[in-house]
This record gives sequence, structure tokens and C-alpha cells, in this order.
Amino acid sequence: MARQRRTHDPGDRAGQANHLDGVIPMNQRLTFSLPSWMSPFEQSWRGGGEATRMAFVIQAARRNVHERTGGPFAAAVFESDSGALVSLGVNLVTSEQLSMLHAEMVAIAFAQRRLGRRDLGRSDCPRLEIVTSVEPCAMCFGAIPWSGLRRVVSGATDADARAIGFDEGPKPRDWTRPLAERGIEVRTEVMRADAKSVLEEYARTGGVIYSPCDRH
Ligand code: AZG
Ligand code: ZN
Repeated sequence: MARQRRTHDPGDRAGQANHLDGVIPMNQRLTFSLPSWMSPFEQSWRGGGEATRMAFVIQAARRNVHERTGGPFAAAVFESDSGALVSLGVNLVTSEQLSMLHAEMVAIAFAQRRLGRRDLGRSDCPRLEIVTSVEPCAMCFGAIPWSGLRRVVSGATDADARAIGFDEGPKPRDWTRPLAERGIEVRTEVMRADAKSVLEEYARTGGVIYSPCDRH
């Protein structure tokens, strides 16, 4: 009988160079850090409505570009009614070398940790929304319903991100509809021109444009 191939069979690697030789061993804990400029920036939040929230998020994205701490994207979770800032995230893909660290993922993760719950949509808690400088990519689009967030506000569009070379992945063209069908309210193109100008500045100043499927 033919021997079944198992991916963890040590024989698979016999005589081959092990690409993990010399690489940091797998640890019990995965960490990533927010850039040091973010803490004072977060504390500067004074509250406000939708436009003020978006302006704050776009300013964070611009700062991330100027500080060269990641891609030209930021997102924040707010309490919809009070405007309290729950978390702020910026894109850390290049600085942390972790492809999952899109601004929205970082903001969602910090909101969940800060509140101590994965469900950000509990009906006995204040309604939460994510404000993102660029509309969610395929990954973040998927992550939003999993997080329980009730509302999404976005600035620049998928087309704006693609125009400077970002590949936003396989997302439905009418991406707001499946979210709306799940009871998630979506507002798009809020301060789009300002958010788009951050993308353009990043491209103009030589920022790394990575994609989901880089092949070398
Ligand atoms: C991205 N798109 C959004 N919306 N946010 C990020 O952090 C991204 N990184 N790459 N594309
Ligand atoms: Zn994303």
C-alpha cells in the first residue's frame, strides 16, 4: 500500500535545506506595536460628529505616511451616539511585516481587547461604528460582520486605492449591500478627496505598494 503523504512527515524534508533554519522559533505570543506617535495623537481626540471623526482618521493616515510607520490607511472605532473614541488603528503591514495588519483590523483588534469582548455589536452596549479612511478591502470587508460592528463610514474608494497600485482583493462590487443585509449601515465617500490625497502623497513619496499576491 502506498504510504500516505503527511505534511508533518519529517521524511518530507530529508536531504533538503530547511527554510526555517535560523528563523526565530514560534512563540507562545504574537505581538505588534502601535507607533509611538499614536498615543498622544489618540489623546488629542475631542469628540465630534461624522465629518470630525473622518477628519481625525484621515489625519492619522497622513501622519502614518509622514512618520513612515506603515501604509496610507487609518481607521477608528467610535461609539456612534457619544462619539467616544474606542480605538485607533493604522496600517502596519510593512512596519510589522504582517499582512493582516490593515488599519481596520488593527482598530477592531484594539477595540475588542479594550472592551474585553469579540462581539462589538452587543445590544446592551453602546452602538459602535468603524470610520475608515479608505473603504475596506476584501479581508476587512469580511472581518466587519465577524466583529459585530453596526456601522461603517468610509472615505476614499476602492478605485482610489487601486489607482495608486494597491490591490484590494476580491470584494463584491456592491460591497455595501451584503453588509446592509446583515443590518450594518454603510456611508461611503465621506471626505473622499482628502482621504484620496493621502494615498497620492504616499505614492508620490515612494511608499511601498504591496499587494495580496506579490510574486518575485
Ligand atoms: C488597504 N485598504 C484599506 N482600506 N486599509 C488598509 O489598511 C489597507 N492596506 N492595503 N489595502
Ligand atoms: Zn483591509
